[in-house]
Amino acid sequence: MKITDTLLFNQQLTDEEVIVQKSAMDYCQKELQPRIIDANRNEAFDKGIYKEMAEMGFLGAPINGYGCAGVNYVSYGLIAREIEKVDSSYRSAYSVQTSLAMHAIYKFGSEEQKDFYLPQMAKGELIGCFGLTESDAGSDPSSMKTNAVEKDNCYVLNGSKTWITNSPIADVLIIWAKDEQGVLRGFIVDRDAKGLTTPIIEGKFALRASVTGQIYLDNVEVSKDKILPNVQSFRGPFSCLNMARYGIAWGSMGAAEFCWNAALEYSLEREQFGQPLASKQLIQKKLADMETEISIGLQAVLRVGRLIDQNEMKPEMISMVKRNNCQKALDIARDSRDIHGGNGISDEYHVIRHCMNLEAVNTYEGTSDIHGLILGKNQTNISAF
Ligand code: TGC
Ligand code: FAD
Repeated sequence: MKITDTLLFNQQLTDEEVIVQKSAMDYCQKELQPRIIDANRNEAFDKGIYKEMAEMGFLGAPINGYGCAGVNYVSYGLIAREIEKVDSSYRSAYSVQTSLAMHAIYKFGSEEQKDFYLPQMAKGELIGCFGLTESDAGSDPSSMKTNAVEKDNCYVLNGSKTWITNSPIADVLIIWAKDEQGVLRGFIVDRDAKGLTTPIIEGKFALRASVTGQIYLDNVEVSKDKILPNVQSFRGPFSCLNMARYGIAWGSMGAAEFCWNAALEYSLEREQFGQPLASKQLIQKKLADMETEISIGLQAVLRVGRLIDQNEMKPEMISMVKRNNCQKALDIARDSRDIHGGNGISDEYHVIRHCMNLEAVNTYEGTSDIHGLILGKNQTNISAF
């Protein structure tokens, strides 16, 4: 890459973090980058990627024990950044398995559930998904209708979820549903459960190399040992989302770095009016804005990562970096696409793919405006949702 590390970001990493970053970069550039154009064109996700990520120690990376690498949250973020330099779909695969499905079991599961599921998920033998959103409950999951009724030794689940990453290919589905008292509970639903169907959502123009689907639960019986015993509130899914949103804040900077580098290289090579585009003030201003926002965004996620590692994380920190970094990444991707002129809409140049992906990344795990409202509530103590 031609781009520079103006604020000497790399100096702030430990030796171990530098090693994690380098090995993630090597894997992503050698193994993922060459496949992405075809995968994106054909809306194809190769499940073998989970096995490869497992070999790299990515899956459940920040979890201690259960066959996981046990790295710190800065390293977890550095991995997300390298993956999303290639494509947000692959970072989604990493986030959902690690921070949504595995984290839910690790944080709120019984010892038996952790011993059974986590080692297999760390090896990429079981793929997870996280079912919170419903067709009438997106930004406001508290209005969900999916319910669980106690019956003998099991709970009976009814309802539906939509826009769920991995649902059509998942072996382990974390389902959030309200019990008869209206209390939110988490359930582990196995792929072979009777009454479970997971149709794919086709025709996405973002995250085309990620599988997204619905989940239908028609009198699905879940034995009582599959309920997550250690949480009975929306704190459950939101705690998992804190970690996944933090990963997105790093990942979006990775996508932005790719687009910045592409704009710099293209504008140096492309000549119009007898001179390289890079010699023009309007182009240099865009490049300066890209450099500035990425440098600041990386400092912010590094700071939040250090605070998570020191047990000082607050949800508003996560909202700030998820919201800001996604918005800045989207602006950078759009400017880079513009600098590429007509070539900017060709997938051979990759930038349009990042633009389209970042539209979805800006929306999922809490839209930009919802994170704005979380920050607003934190300042004013007034809920404006
Ligand atoms: P509220 O009344 O504020 O809180 C309810 C309970 O939750 C607790 N809580 C949190 N706990 C931990 N971390 C957080 N960030 C938390 N936020 C709230 C809170 O303490 C309370 O606990 P308790 O025990 O007292 O009951 O909740 P609310 O209903 O007013 O929520 C407001 C709002 C808007 C913030 C929330 O609904 C929200 O975040 N909405 C956005 C929805 C969202 O992000 N959905 C994501 C779906 S998953 C996804 O998109 C995956 S994409 C995967 C991929 O990468 O491919
Ligand atoms: P809505 O909530 O209907 O929002 C529409 C618009 O209204 C947005 O601009 C929003 O900011 C705005 N809005 C909403 N409420 C307010 C308000 N109070 N004030 C002002 N403006 C408001 N969910 C899962 O559970 N698991 C997954 O794995 C998952 N994967 C996903 C993968 C993809 C590719 C996508 C696109 C989504 C995924 N989601 C997943 C769902 C995602 O989290 C939701 O799409 C997101 O939370 C927004 O919900 P919504 O689409 O219903 O939009």
